Amino acid sequence: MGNTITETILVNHIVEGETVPGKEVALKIDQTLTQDATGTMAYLQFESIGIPRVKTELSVSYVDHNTLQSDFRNPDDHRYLQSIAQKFGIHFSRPGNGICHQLHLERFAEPGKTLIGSDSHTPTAGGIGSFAIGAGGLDVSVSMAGLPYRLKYPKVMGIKLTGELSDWVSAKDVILEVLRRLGVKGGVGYVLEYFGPGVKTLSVPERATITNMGTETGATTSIFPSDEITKSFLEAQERGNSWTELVPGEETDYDEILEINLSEVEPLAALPHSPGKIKTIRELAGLDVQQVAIGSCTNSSLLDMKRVAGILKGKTISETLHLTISSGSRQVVDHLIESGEMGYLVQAGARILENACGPCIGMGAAPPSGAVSVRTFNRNFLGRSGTKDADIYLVSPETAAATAITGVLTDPRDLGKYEKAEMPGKFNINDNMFLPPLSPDESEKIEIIRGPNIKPLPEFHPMPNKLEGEVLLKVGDDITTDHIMPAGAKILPFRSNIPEISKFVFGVIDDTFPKRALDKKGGFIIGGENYGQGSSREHAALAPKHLGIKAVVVKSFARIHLANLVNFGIVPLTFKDPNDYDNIDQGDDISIEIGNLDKIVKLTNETRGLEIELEHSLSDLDKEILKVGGKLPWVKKQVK
Ligand code: MIC
Ligand code: SF4
Repeated sequence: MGNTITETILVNHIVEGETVPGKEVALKIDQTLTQDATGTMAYLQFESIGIPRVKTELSVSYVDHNTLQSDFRNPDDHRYLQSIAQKFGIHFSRPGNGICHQLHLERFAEPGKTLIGSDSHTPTAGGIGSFAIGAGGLDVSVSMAGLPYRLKYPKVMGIKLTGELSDWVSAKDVILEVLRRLGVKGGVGYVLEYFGPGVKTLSVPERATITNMGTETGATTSIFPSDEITKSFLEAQERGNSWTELVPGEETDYDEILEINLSEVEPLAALPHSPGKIKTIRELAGLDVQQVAIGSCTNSSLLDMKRVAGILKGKTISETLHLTISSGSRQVVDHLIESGEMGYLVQAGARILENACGPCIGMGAAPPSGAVSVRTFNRNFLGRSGTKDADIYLVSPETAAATAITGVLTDPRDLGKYEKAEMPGKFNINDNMFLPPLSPDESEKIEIIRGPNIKPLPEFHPMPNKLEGEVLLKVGDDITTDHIMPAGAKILPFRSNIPEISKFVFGVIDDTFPKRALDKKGGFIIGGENYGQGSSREHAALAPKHLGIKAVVVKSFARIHLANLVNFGIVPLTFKDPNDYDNIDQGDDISIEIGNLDKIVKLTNETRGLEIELEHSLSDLDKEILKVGGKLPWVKKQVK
C-alpha cells in the first residue's frame, strides 16, 4: 500500500493530532495569500495580534477584487495593504498585476507545500500539487503569526481519470462533470485527489481549473500529482528548483473512488442559481444570450485565452450580446500581445477588462434585466452578477466563445475543425508589479497608512451561559455567503467598515433584516442544509455579529463558514433531529442553554412551549474560543 498525496503532505506538516478522519489536526503552514476584499480585515486582525513580522516561508498580499475605484475607499484600502506588506515582511502584488490564484500558480505555488488563503478558491494551487486551503481572514492572520492551522483530518476521495478529452471539451467540463456527480455538498469532509492515466493528458492550468472549482463541491481542497508536466510548467516559469515529485496512492488507498473517463466528458453548463445544477450544452443549445463574460480565477490562464482567441479570430461577436474578457495576469496579457492574439479578441469586439476578478464578484459588467449571461466563472448564485433577475450559466471558455459568435448557447463542437492551443516553452517573466518584502530595518521605518473608511474591529465579549432572544430570520437549504453578506460594486468598498457593511446583511433575501436585528438587540438565525456555502468571507460572520446574532441553528454547515462563526463568537449549532426545523418559526422567542457546550445543547422554543435537542461538531479548542468570545481574544493570549 502506498500513501495518498494528501497523506504524504499532511504527515509532513502535522504538528499535533492524529491522522484519523474527522479528528482535528494542527498543520504547519508554509505559505499564505490574501486578497484585498478579505485582506484589509485579515491585516487589521494581524496587527492586533501584535507580532513584528510574518513567520511563514512566504506570504503574499494581492489586490484583485476591489479594483473599481468609484471613490476613495478602495484605493485607500490598497494603500493600507501596501504599507502593511512593507511593514510585516509580505510580498505585495500591485493592482493590475492579476488575480491572486492565477498569479500564485504562476509565480509562487510549490508542490508539497501547505498554503492557506483568505479566499475559497485557494485550492487552485492544488493544480501544481500544493495542499492549498481557503479559510477566513482571521485564520490566515493566525497562520501568518506562526501558529498552526487546525482542521478536521479529511477523508480522501480518489478521482480516477482515464481516457483523454475530445476536441472542444475542456477542463471546465471535467469539473462540471464532477459537480454533476457530487453536487454542492458531495465533497464535504473530503479532499478530492486526482489520479490515474488521464492525469498526464492535462496541463497545469487545466488541472488548476479543476482544483479551483472543486471548492463548489464543498471539499476541503483538491489536489493533483506533481509529475513531469508540473516540472515543465515550473521550468517554463523559471522555477524548476521548486519542483518535487508527488506520486498518488493506489486505488485501495482512497476512502472512496469516483471514476471519470475523460473521453466521455462533453460540454456542460451549470444552470441558475447553483454550480451544482448541471446539464449538457446539447440540451440547452439555442438559448438566447445577452452577455458573455470570459475570465475569473477558474478560466483566465494563457491556455484559456489562446483557445478563445483562436475561436474569435476573424469573427465578430453577435450583435445581440456583449462580450467581456478579463485575463488572469499580466503575463497572460503580455503573451497575447506578443503573439498578436490580443488583436483577435479586440477585432472581434470583445470589451477587454482589467486583469482582475471584475464581473465575477459583481464589480461591473452587470447583465441587463432578465438577461441570460454565459460566464466561464465558478459561481452563479442569485444576485452575485449585480442583476437579481439575470440567469447566469457557467461554461467552458470554448462554449463561451462559440456562444459569443452565434448569440445563442452553442456547443463548441459545432464550430468544426479544432486547432489545438499550445503553451509557450518559456513564459515571459516580469515580476516588476510585485513588491518584495523589505528588510526588518527598512520595515521599521514604514508608517501604516489608514484611510477614513478603515474602522476598528468590533469588540468581543465572553459568552454567557444562556442565550435568549427572537428568531430574526428563517431560511432554507444551500444559503450561500452571497445571500448572507452580498458583494458587488456597491457593498465591497465597505469591507473594512463593519458597521456600514452590516446594513446589507441578507439584502437579497430580506432587506429589513439589519434594522430588525439592531432594534431587537440581536437574536438567532435558523437555516437548512449546507448553510454558508461559497466564499470564505468572514464578513458573513462578522457583520451578523455586529448586528447581535448569538447563534445560528441549522441542519448542516459549510466548512469555512462554520469556522468563521466560531472565530467571531457566534455559536454554530445543528438540529439533532432535522425535522425539528419545522418546530421553529421566524418571530419565535427561544433560549439556548450553552453551559459547557456539551454534546447535546437544549433549545427552548418559549413561544410554542417546546424543547428541542441541538448538537455541534465543535472541538474542545473551538469551545474554548467561543467561551472567551472569539479567536482574536484567544489568540492574543497565545502569542504573549
Ligand atoms: C468569491 O469568489 O466569492 C470571493 C469574492 O472571491 C470570496 C472572497 C470574498 O468574499 O472576498 C471567496 O471565494 O472566498
Ligand atoms: Fe475573484 Fe471570482 Fe475567483 Fe472569487 S471566484 S477569487 S471573485 S475571480
